[in-house]
Amino acid sequence: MSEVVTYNRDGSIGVITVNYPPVNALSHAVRSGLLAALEQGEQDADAKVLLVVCEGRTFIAGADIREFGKPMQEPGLPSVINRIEDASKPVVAAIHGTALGGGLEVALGCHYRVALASAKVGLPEVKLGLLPGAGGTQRLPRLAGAQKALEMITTGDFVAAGEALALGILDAVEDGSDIRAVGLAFAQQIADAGKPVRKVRELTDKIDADKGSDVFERFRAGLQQKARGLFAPFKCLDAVEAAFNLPFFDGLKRERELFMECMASPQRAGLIHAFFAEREASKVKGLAKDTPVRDVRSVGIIGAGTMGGGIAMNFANVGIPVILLEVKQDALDKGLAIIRRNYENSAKKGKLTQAQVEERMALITPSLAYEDFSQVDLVIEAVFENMAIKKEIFARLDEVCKPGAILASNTSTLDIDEIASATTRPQDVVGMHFFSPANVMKLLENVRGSQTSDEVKATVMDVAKKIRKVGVLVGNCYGFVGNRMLHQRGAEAMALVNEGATPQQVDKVLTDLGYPMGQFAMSDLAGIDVGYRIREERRKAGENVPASWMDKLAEQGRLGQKTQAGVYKYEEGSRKPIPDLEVEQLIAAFRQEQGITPREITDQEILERCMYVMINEGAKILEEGIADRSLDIDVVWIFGYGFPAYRGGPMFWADQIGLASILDTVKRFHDTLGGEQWKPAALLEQLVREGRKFGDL
Ligand code: T1G
Repeated sequence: MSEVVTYNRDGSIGVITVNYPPVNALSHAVRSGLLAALEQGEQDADAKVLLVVCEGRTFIAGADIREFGKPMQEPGLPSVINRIEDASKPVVAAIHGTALGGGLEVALGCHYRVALASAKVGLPEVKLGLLPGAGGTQRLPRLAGAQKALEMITTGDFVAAGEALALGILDAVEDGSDIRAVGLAFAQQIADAGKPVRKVRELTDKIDADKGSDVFERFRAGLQQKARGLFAPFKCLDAVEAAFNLPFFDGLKRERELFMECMASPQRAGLIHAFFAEREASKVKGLAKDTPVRDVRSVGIIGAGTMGGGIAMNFANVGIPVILLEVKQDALDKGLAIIRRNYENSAKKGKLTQAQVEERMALITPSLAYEDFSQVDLVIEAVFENMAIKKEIFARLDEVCKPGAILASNTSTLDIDEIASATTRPQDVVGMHFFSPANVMKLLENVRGSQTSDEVKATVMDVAKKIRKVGVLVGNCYGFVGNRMLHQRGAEAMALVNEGATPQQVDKVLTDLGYPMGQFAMSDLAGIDVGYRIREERRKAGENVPASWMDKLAEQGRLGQKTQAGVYKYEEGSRKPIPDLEVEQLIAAFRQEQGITPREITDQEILERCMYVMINEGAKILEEGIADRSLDIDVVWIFGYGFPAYRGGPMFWADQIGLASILDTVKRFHDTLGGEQWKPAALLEQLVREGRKFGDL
């Protein structure tokens, strides 16, 4: 008998129990165990109905992703599910937690499904670059119809138990938390009623209703927009469509063919890397698992501007009270008004009830006095990127805050150690770099100072989880990980325009790679003045920062979307960037002034210069220990800058391209363009010499 799947009888119900932490994934042991337990149940003459139930936090959450890429061991999941469906007696699935992917497919192979009201179901394979490969694309439409099946399978979104019941995916939903008791009671009802074996594969009414409808071409057209550049969603659609054109077992075969196409796609490799990288990043290398974590029950935030307000919302959203401090009442009122407007907008979209809006607003207490911070557990400073101002603030916080309070800065580039030097508690000082808009972007780049204690590092990583962010712990340098690489990409993008490219040509190369927006559209969103101020600060600090045509935009008040003109122009109320002849003339004048003769620049050169300079910088970041692993850099870029998850992150993408060819190109640019940024990273040269990848580190 398998130790991960057991069989026992409870009255006239044969209970098949899966117990394979953490999420009962369908490993080889679970698949074999299910078959063995099913055999036992069929041979048990006193078992009238069989029940599949799971121990732990959830019903089966899918195939065991850790087995992907390894040779598949029989029994394969499709055959296990078909065997369940062919059982000689009714099989009931009792669902709690999240029945996902292969887990839901197992439930669909059962003859009846009951769930706790708190449960959710879903087929999220598309988020891994796959499709439901064990009958989900053929059975779900037979219960829920074409439209809903297409929505669930091409988005991977979960569906709550109540909705799943209404759709016909579930047969019953019960309150309570004891899934075993709920499952046994429901199975007993099936037994008492003498309900028959009811195979989903034999249900035809939903197939007949949608056969020949135009739902597939309508959906395909919609996907062209929503799933631009993606591979799996279109294969999902083809698989579901097969359920309406082919007999069941031919449909299964078609599903398998399409599944194998997805399995072979580089997008599947990228998305699965991103899935695990996101989870691995939360486990800080070198930090003991049992490092104590401080309780953060109240938070102080300094600065009620765009960032401070957005940061405050993250804590209010999870019920943590916030004191929001400003120096002037009108700034405070303005900041609170923006927070309320954001919540009201969510309420208008039905994402929040009005009561929830009020609950969250009540958790944010305005203040004009530092003394109000005397009892908070964590303070996050979110004011101007000006070191002098930040040091004044941290000196004041050091006086006011209780011992053990963590003092964090939301700075996006400045030196955490220098900020900490303004206090008597450098061990409690840390960077918590949120990404704009702070209440939306998932990344939280936590920055350790040289004296930040392990407890503080563990605590800010725990806070990231609590406020539903993806936390990455990085080292302290100019720009940390994300902005340090972004700075290099930005400098190359500007240089490419100096040399003859147009801003829209550069941006298109980046959006074609899969970024949600290009370098210059992003500058217009963030504000041209942000980059301008940083360049001016660095010039004031004596750095040689070359003049740029973007400085001229800032000096002319073309600050981006907020002034409806920046690198691009914007129509009233629109965020759509429109190339502006005025800017092209400004760039031409700048080239003349600089004595530059513009030249034709290929898209390939733009791609290599924008991306390889980032990869070279990423290699230097790894060499210096600013990032512990290449997956940390991948996570920063996927969740902080929209790097396409289906390419796995910049370092994973570089590994797929091949580091040798990247190094050759970096060397060529170093010879032709010069500059520190093109000096090949020693680590890149070492990996190429040793035939290794970033992912091997
Ligand atoms: N396989 C292996 N490990 C998994 C796993 C899986 N499917 N899902 C989660 N884990 C691990 C995860 O790595 C972490 O490990 C721990 O469980 C807790 O996860 C044939 C082909 C279930 C909603 O895509 O969405 O079925 O870090 O931190 O936030 O058609 O995990 O503790 O060592 O995410 O509470 C389809 C993916 C697979 C579901 C729980 N299924 N998982 O979220 O915990 S493909 C999925 C999730 C498939 C079939 C196809 C979430 C969760 P560690 P966690 P959580």
